Amino acid sequence: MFTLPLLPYDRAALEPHMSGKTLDFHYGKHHQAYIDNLNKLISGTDLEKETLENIIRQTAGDAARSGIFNNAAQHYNHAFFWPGLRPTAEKMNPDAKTLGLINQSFGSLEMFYTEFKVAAVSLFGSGWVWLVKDGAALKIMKTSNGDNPVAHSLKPIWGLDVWEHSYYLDYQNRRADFVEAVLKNLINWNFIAQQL
Ligand code: MN3
Repeated sequence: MFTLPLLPYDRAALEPHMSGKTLDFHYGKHHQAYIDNLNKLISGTDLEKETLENIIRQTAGDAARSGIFNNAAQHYNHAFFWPGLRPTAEKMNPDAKTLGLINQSFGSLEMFYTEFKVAAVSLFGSGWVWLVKDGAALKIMKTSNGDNPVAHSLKPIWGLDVWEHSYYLDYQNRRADFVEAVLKNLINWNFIAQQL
């Protein structure tokens, strides 16, 4: 049985960049629904005792088990997404090691922001944009719907949900404004440093 992980901050802590109302729906309803669906789908099957990562790897690309994959991956993605954000009041910059990797991989922090934003805005439909570790370097990866780096044997370092439910209440169709606000105000660099 999977359960909704606790948020590491209040639901209103990301305002004004992400509202408490968005968290009520996105965390309280959407994320919870993925978990409820996953629990129902694996109940009584050989996947019931597996870790979330194993369920994702074992069902990736299996059309007959796409429902399990989608809900498992979306639970993973959201459980990774929430702690990757920091409260608005908590000012934070990348530490020296993280900044070094960013500079080496993208040229500068600003170039990383720009490349990430281009990827997020150009992703068609629903999906996620990720910072992943590929060998010694970092790179940006786009995935559709619930798909994620774990399904491709890559290590996620940070992820941004660009499904409409992630920003529509606060930004309507202005995905670029949402991405900009998150990149500049809500990235939890301490979380990123822990993944490296
Ligand atoms: Mn979502």
